[in-house]
Amino acid sequence: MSDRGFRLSAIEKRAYAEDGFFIRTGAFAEDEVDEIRDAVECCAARASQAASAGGHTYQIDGNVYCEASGATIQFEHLPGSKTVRVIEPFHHLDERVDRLIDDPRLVDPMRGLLGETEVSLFTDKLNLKRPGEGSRFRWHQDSPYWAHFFADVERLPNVMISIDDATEVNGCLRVIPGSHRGGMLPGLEGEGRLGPLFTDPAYFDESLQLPVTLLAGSLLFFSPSIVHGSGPNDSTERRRALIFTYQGGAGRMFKVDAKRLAGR
Ligand SMILES: O=C(O)CCC(=O)C(=O)O
Repeated sequence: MSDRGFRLSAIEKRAYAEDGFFIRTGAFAEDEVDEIRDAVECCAARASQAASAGGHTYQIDGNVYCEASGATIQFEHLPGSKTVRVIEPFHHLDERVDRLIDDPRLVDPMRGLLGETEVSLFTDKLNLKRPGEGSRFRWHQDSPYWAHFFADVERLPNVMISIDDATEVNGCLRVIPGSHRGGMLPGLEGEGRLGPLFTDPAYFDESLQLPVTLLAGSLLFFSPSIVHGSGPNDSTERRRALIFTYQGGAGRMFKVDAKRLAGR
């Protein structure tokens, strides 16, 4: 099927190939965004309860994680914080989020990017940045996280749904346009266990960074190899975003031993 059939414009296709990302503004209406906000807060509450009730808690480089309720729950980096920062995966925690995986506004462009009619979920993350507390995310590519698991990591496109206005003050995503074209770049040495997952700034030009400010309800499609990160939330507003990563065909999910076809 042609890209047109998948409703991916030539401009979007070129932007994804050359810059490593493109944006669709206003994909979700205000009432839909409200519903997603409600759904993700239910996921966060469920994850918090599950972590408090038990689960396997551990630390890596001082960051606290808990495996509970079928998810990896990462807490804010302040010592003793019980604030959830990231949940992966989280789609199984609320059926409204699970339904989003099939939404044609996500799935059709993914079919276009992957050039396949059949696509499935690879992984999904809920990124919560609470006012004043939400921490930064250092420069990284997604591909090194997945390379040990998936042979063709370039074929794992991401889509982020922004459910709050994402601004420079509340820690919007930042990207280095075109950085995906260099493939997987070296990570940091001597910076703990997580260091190799953060991209060494010697291998990209930090001055090219672009803040991806987004209105709530907008979508950002981005390559798994684009160098990206984000600053802390220094505002009084929340900055919440959902990220879904798709794969061609019917593959196993990253953290779940099951398949989740999309757009059935
Ligand atoms: O939401 C953020 O601030 C960063 C998210 C991110 O880079 C990721 O999940 O890979």
